[in-house]
Amino acid sequence: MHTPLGAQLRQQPATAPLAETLEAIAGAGLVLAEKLRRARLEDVIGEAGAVNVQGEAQQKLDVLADELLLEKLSRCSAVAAYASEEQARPRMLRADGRYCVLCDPLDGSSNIDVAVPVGTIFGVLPCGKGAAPESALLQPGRVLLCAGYLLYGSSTALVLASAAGVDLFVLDPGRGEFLLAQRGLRMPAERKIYSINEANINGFDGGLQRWLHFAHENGYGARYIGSMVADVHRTLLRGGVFLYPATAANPQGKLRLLYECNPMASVMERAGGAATDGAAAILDIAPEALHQRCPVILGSSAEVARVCAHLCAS
Ligand code: P6P
Repeated sequence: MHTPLGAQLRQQPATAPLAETLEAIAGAGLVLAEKLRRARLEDVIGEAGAVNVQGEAQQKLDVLADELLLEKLSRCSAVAAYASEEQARPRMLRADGRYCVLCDPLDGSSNIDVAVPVGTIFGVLPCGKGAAPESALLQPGRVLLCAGYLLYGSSTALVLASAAGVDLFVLDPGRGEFLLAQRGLRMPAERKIYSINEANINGFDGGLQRWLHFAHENGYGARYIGSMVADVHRTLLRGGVFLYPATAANPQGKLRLLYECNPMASVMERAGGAATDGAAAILDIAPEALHQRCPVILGSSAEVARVCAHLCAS
């Protein structure tokens, strides 16, 4: 018997307001999963005609996903603020809220037109009573109350990391709800799989180039989907290491700290893995700006350590 998400959330010490917030995110994911399946049929593929704060062309579904999450979270009594990749500034929802929610509403959306798996990444931060949500959003990822992602792939998965551990839920389309598929996920300590865009190799740090050579010489397999949620999900379940390091085009890395790297780092660490920017644990980085980027190396603890050993040796 697979426990429904709602029932599972109420078994954990998570308070009812936190359960309500997570169910709102799951509810948005439910709608989005169906929208993605029918995207080509309903002509919601393609660019929306605007660019986001990053200067990236917004896909129609980026805007739809963002609006959907904002609408669902606006109805949650505990959510003080919502910040996302698609919003230049945070949306303040209520002064007496307890949580700030950070989202990448639809990561990998440039892949939708070729039916590559995409995802929603989320993190829930505590927002002390009376605290200014703007400052509450710029907290290190270490204080995330929970974090995770939805993966819209061959099945629709929801991975939730909290103090209780990392749980995997899978959407039962017939019932229209997420059911618990695996509790307490633990990552393999090592696995010879690496996931990186090798087209950027000429811009990699010398130590990273030497680690890549080590991987080539020591029987590693390469897997790169180009959609962070899909690459991270495989890394979580099978082990290995995913990297988006500093490159010539992206000297600070491409992925954003607050709503991509921090939630994924929280999932990794709570499952026994590791996540670093090459110098420090991602979760200990003190954010300075909402949309700042950072290099990311995450996955099995021994594999992350091997990359860092080569970086330190350079
Ligand atoms: P590249 C998708 O566009 C994304 O934001 C992440 O999902 C993914 O990990 C990364 O960019 C891929 O970037 O430069 O390898 O195409």
